[in-house]
Amino acid sequence: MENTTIKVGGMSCGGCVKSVTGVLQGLPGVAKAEVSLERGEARVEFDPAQVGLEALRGAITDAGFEAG
Ligand SMILES: [Cu+2]
Repeated sequence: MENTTIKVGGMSCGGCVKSVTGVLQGLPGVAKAEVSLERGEARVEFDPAQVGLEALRGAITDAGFEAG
């Protein structure tokens, strides 16, 4: 497993946090996703053999947020 922190822009409430958490956890290979509204970031634990950073960022942008 690998850990990464991705900046997430555009979140304004707990519903946004739930959305981002949900799309990340829905990706095969993601073991854990912790999203913080205060810090504007997502901490993701993932299996690099199954999912990459581009897919993680893509899931965030597809959900309507910005991924840094
Ligand atoms: Cu919201």
